[in-house]
Amino acid sequence: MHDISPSHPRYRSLLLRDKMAQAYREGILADSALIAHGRGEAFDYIFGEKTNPPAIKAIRAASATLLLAENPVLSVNGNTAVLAAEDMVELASLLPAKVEINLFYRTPPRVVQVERVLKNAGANEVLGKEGDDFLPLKGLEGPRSRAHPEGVYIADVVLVPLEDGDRAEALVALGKKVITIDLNPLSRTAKKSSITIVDNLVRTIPLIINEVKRLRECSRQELEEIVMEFDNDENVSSSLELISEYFKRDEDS
Ligand code: PTJ
Repeated sequence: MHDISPSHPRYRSLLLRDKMAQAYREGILADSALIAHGRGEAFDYIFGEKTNPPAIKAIRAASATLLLAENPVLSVNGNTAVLAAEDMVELASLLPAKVEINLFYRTPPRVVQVERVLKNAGANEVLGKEGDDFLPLKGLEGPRSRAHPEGVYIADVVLVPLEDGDRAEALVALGKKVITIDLNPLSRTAKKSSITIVDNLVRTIPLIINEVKRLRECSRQELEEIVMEFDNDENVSSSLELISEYFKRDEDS
């Protein structure tokens, strides 16, 4: 670990960067995970490293959707496990929802490592492990197509932080509601998902937990109204506008 002073203006971001680098050295993350994280950092910087109004709207719709779900599943990859394992496990037990490992760069040792991180964070049951049954998801090839028969395969709602566009698209094509968290509103994932939260995963999951706690007092009808009022295309466009405002502000100053 590097010695980072808490007075550094980007202290939290630098701590996360260190955490990611350490997890890569331990073999939890693929090398590309660091590149993906860097891309996320760049967008987060533009968004002011804060949760903006479009993300708050999407978090509300996502929380209502998770509460309405019959078989919600939280899909976990390497980056998610390293950055938010404890929060994901807390959300899973609150709903309740299943937790399933799905790796883009799947190798047996990495699956074991991600499982270990989730278990250390308090997860009772983890699906998608090495040796677990799986069924291939239509429209996908390779390890990303793996779906546990009692998890993603039968899920009606899947939360997939930092997903790749193909998988998000295939899950939607299979009739599932896909909630994604992606700091890049230009990504195919952001455009193809049912609900896109353009925010940093580390801020989003605790906010979903709070919102779920608040909304669970609501009736099904009230939750359905929240979901119906939400328009993902419009909301992703609002995040894109925030980016152009950022550059306009910079030009004017
Ligand atoms: O652990 P694996 O093998 O499943 O691999 C996971 C990664 C993330 C490496 C893999 O899925 C990948 O290469 O993803 P992409 O296609 O680079 O997409 C990652 C997206 O997540 C990018 O659009 C980033 O902007 C975004 N992102 C990165 N960090 C964060 C983030 N979004 C929200 N919160 C973050 N902390």
